[in-house]
Amino acid sequence: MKTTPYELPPLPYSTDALDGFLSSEVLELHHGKHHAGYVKKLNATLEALAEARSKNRTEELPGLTRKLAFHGSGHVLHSLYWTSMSPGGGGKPTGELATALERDFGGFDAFREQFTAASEGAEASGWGLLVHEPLGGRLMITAAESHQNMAFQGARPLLACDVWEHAYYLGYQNRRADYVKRFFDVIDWESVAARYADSVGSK
Ligand code: MN3
Repeated sequence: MKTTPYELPPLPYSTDALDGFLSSEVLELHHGKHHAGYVKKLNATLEALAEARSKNRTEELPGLTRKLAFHGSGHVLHSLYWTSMSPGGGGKPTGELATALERDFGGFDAFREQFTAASEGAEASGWGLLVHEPLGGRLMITAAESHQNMAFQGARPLLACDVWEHAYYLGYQNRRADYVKRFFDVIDWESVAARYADSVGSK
């Protein structure tokens, strides 16, 4: 029996749907080249691991294990990034997610301030993330460096802001702060709330 390869999920909207925030050129390159590249390399890494196992080439395992974390986390976070945004997004969350943001950050504005600072300040290439940590039953903000570093293990990402230069440079040049600020205009809070409810329900 063989597991099926990972696949590039389609964008949940057309490439010009976020015009004004990100151009179709940015979305086409980011989704069709960058994200697709992570999926391809994730599958290639899994194949290389299977090959190394079957031929007892144990010396290859540490390097491949690193690649697995990088490309796999890249795929997971990009999949989350696309569904973190919507052309009808923006505003503020309601319901249980709003209550949880109040409980764990002291309100939406305080959450936004910390999320913005974490995203703007992620070193080099990285991500700003809102995560649900099921062991303590709370929301936290983390900043991933690269894709896989600085993870709070076991915490489930609910909202992801890509701050690699390829995410914003064509539209914002070096103005990462402007891009992060405007990211809030397109956040799909319904989709974030659904992931939160799912994570709370499945702990
Ligand atoms: Mn990216």
